[in-house]
Amino acid sequence: MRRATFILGFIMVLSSALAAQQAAPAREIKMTAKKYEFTPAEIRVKQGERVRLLITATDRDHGLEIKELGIKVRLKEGKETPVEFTADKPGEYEFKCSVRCGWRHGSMKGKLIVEPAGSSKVSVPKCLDCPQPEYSPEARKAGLQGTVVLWVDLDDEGRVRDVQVAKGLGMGLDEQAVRAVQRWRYKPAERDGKPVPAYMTLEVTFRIEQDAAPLSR
Ligand SMILES: [Cu+2]
Repeated sequence: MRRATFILGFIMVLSSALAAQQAAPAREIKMTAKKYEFTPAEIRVKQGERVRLLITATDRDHGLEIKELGIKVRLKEGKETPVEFTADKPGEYEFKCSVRCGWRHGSMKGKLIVEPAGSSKVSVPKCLDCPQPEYSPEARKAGLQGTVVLWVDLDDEGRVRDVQVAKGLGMGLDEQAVRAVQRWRYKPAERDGKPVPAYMTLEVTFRIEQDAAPLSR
């Protein structure tokens, strides 16, 4: 007698951090510029975070320059100027006034600190209710075995939003794997204790075992 079994393996959770970031709007930070200071003079952001500075020059025109990020804008007096960027590299960057505004213009500076994003890790989603896929009759008959690789998109409640076949086997096994996984429920991935959407690669291995126990002896 032949028995069909299957084995599951996670490869990894790919980019839940990214997905969560893309969904988030830019973080807004209000600033003012006047002779000869920026307020705040120190800004802290997370690596990869979309940032939108809203800067108002209060006493005359000033400028904002962050060389490493290729930013150089004029700040018109009394007008709020938006400066949007994503800081991809952690580190400390100096920003300074780029418009000559007086004898101490050269001292009008501040610091942008980009903290590494790696400090908060994303946990792997755990399967709560994951019934096995069934062998398709054709594949069973043909003795087809192997691994179907799936891309699985989970929402922040652990529900399967989408399943795509990354590497298929054919003979109906891909459809069987997708059909099964679509019904699965997960404990969602978490970042800093908060549930987040996750995107992961999943391996479903179909294997036919020769059952060792004979029915009659
Ligand atoms: Cu200046």
